[in-house]
Amino acid sequence: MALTYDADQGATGQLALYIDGALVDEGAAAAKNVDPTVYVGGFGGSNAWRGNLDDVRVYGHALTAEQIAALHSQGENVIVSQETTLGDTWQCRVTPFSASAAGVTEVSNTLTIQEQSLCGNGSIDTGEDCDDSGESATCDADCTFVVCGDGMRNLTAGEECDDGNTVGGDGCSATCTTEGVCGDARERGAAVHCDRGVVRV
Ligand SMILES: [Ca+2]
Ligand SMILES: [Ca+2]
Ligand SMILES: [Ca+2]
Repeated sequence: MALTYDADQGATGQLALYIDGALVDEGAAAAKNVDPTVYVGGFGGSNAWRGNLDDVRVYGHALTAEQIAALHSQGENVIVSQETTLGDTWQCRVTPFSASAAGVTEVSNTLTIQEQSLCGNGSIDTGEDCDDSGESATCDADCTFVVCGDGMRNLTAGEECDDGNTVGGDGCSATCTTEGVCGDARERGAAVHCDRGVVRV
């Protein structure tokens, strides 16, 4: 069971009640009580809860319906996308506690929420030179224009190779065609000719 109060929803705020991860009731409610006292399992010594309570949690923000459903069906180690905002930096900090002392806090690496790549959707989005839903004669699969020497081979555009430079004599020519290597019985290039490993200049 989960109960949320989101003060930013509607004119007064919104209460929502969930059972087994599903919304069962909701309604507008004004936040009137600023008393920080929290009662669990009863109210001022009366209205006692008849049953067992386990894994009681209080959050400092209203969870989304998606997060509550994920808590119910997938456990506590899933953060749904609705809980995140573009540019957020998330980090896990864990501090072990005993009845009398706190241990050392362990800190994970950070995770920054980034926009999903729109490269490949067929329309030119921010940061894209082009987008032809994949490799084409004028556009690479990474949504940049075809350039010989950019390290991305585009077979459709006629690049036999692309070794990230426009220097010849290293196996891939300045125009991104495959070069023979001395000793491989292929002869290419104007200045150096090879034949069975014997170089003639
Ligand atoms: Ca795109
Ligand atoms: Ca290229
Ligand atoms: Ca080269």
